[in-house]
Amino acid sequence: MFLTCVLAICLAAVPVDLRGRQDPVAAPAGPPFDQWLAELRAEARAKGISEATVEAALATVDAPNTVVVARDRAQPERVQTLDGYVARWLTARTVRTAREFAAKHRTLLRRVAAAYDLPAPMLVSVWGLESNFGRFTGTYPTVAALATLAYDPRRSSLFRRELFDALTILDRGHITLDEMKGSWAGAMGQPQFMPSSYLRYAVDFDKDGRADIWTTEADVFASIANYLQAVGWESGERWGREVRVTRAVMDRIDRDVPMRTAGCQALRQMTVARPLAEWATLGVRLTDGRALPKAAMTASLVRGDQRHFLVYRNYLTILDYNCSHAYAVAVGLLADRLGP
Ligand SMILES: [Ca+2]
Repeated sequence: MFLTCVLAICLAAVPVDLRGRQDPVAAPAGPPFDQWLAELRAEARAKGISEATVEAALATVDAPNTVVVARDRAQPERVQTLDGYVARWLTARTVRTAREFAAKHRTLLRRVAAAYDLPAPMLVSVWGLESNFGRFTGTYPTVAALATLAYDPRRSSLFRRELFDALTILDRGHITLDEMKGSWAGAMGQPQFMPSSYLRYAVDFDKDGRADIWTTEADVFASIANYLQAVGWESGERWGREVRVTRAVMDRIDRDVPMRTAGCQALRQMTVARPLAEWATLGVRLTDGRALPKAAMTASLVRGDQRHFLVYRNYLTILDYNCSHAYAVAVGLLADRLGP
């Protein structure tokens, strides 16, 4: 399980805006935990979350979770290169496992894919990266993990919002307190949604009254699909493809094509979008040496150490889900291996 975590979860579990660099200067100490918790309780009630939910949920939290704090501090050490991450994830075994899970849920995946107008292999691939096809969703109690990170002054306002969202989910009865578990950083269930993403995108596809992203596959697949569609997935378009870029061509690209300057870190580590024809003129080719397709699309270049990718606008929806090139390329390549 730990190895799985290294390959699939640790990178994927935390949206990149939550993956702050470790601040070398210790932040000033806040109020004692008990006092902080009392203020949090009052604010939760003021936000309209029921007293019963607030009391039950926060009764499980009597001190910051030291394991969560240690994991948070260790984050920056585990950054892997794009090529290394993809090579470790996209093995024959992963592809075989993905095919088995796709076959097992074929009918349901077809229904969800049709309802949201995006390819079933993309759903399977995101599901695989996020929770190893639902088999590793994390064992940390979400409320306690988020309370710990909200108490920690480094990114307290962000995690405080997520904590209130988690309490709202409990208050609406989608999941019990005991079942609300996920990663140490608060990403929940098989799609590894943060509570704010849950409130925005989780779907009750089987219509039993609960959007259950922990154990109901219909809700899991539909929630992933709803997320990607909501952030702009264009049906009928690819995510991108691997391309061949020689050293001379890369020099030309460095000179002529600027990098993006806005957005999360991965977005700033890719070029602006240019027409495919322009990439062809610069000398970019398919990996087998053939010319790029002549389509009226724009693409951006994502560079690995050895492997490079031209990516289309659908790639940005995968980055929105999890802003990491290693993640997004691994999702795209696995989906390709699963077929159209
Ligand atoms: Ca449901």
